[in-house]
Parts: sequence; structure tokens; C-alpha cells
Amino acid sequence: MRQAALLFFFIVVILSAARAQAPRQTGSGATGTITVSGIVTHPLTVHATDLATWKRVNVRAKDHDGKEYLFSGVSLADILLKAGAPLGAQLRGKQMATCLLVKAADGYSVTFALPELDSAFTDRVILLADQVDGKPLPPAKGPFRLVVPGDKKQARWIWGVTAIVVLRADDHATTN
Ligand SMILES: Nc1nc2c(c(=O)[nH]1)N[C@H]1C(S)=C(S)[C@@H](COP(=O)(O)O)O[C@H]1N2
Ligand SMILES: [Mo]
Repeated sequence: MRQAALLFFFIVVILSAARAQAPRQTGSGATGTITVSGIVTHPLTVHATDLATWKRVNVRAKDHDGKEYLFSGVSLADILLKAGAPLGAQLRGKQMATCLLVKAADGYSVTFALPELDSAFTDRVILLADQVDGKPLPPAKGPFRLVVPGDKKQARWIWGVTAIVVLRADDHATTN
């Protein structure tokens, strides 16, 4: 009896160690984090748990299948503000050539110009979504996907997002 309890104990320890070691993989091939780098003052690694605690935003938008869904997540602008990207009062002069490269696990990537998501320029909220209709995104489209309301094509609704790089398009500067 005591041996059985010990054996059970060791199995639990070994299984939980294996779980902790394995990087969380999803159907899209993305791990559960996003790096924010480039010309930002605070490079970040964003975890799913961060998104759960940061200011949540809901966006109703029409997906590629033509149907409306309620997406929820954190605004891309908020994440960039946390990383110290040149937004708001700083988005003027030379910084007007700042852009964003968003990369996915499958090698797909898309770009935005910073004014496209700065609240001083636009009311449109580009969302880094982790939920649709109250549930986590399906594995093939998760764990994180951009929702870009107002774009007539969904080509920038990049899923399996793994990295966000802030760059200057005028001189390819990677430092401030
Ligand atoms: N990672 C990644 N995201 C992507 C794509 C892709 O190939 N890889 N295709 C885009 C394109 S072209 C479209 S139209 C939309 C919608 O895809 P869906 O119809 O499969 O949802 O996803 C976009 N997001
Ligand atoms: Mo597309």
C-alpha cells in the first residue's frame, strides 16, 4: 500500500516536470508568447497571462467567412505603449516613418504604419485577440490573432502571432 502511494507520488512528480519543460505548442505552431522588439524603450515578452490581466477590449468584426464575431483581447496600441513605442505625443516628425512588422509562426508577416493604430490619428482599434465569442481562439487560429476592423480584406488578420518588431522605414534604423 505504501509502495503504491510512493509510486503514485513519483509518477505525479515526473509528469508535472515533463509538463513544465515542454513549450506550449498550438495548432498554428506558435508558442504562447509574443516578443515586442526594435525601436522600443522596453522590449517585452507578452504571455497569455499578461493579456488576461491587461485592459480588455471587445471588438465586433466580420471575419473572412463573412460572419460577425465578438473578438476580445488587448488593443495593439496598448501593448506598444507598454513597450515604449513612439506613440501619442511622440508620433511626429521623424517618427512618422515608424512601422510595425508583425510575424507569425508559419512565416507569414504583415506591416502597419504606427499612425494606423494611434488613437490621436484614428478611432479604429486593432486588437490582439485571444478569444472569440467568449472562448479561446481555435488552435489553428491561435493563441493570438490580430483583428483589423475596417480592412476590406482580412489579409492582415494574422494568426499564430509570435513577434512584433517596431522599425523605422526611412533609414532602416533599429535603434532610436
Ligand atoms: N499566420 C497567418 N495568418 C494569416 C494568413 C496566413 O497565411 N498565415 N492568411 C491571411 C489571409 S490572406 C486571410 S484572408 C485571413 C483569413 O483567413 P481564414 O479565412 O483562414 O480565417 O487570414 C490571414 N492571416
Ligand atoms: Mo486572404
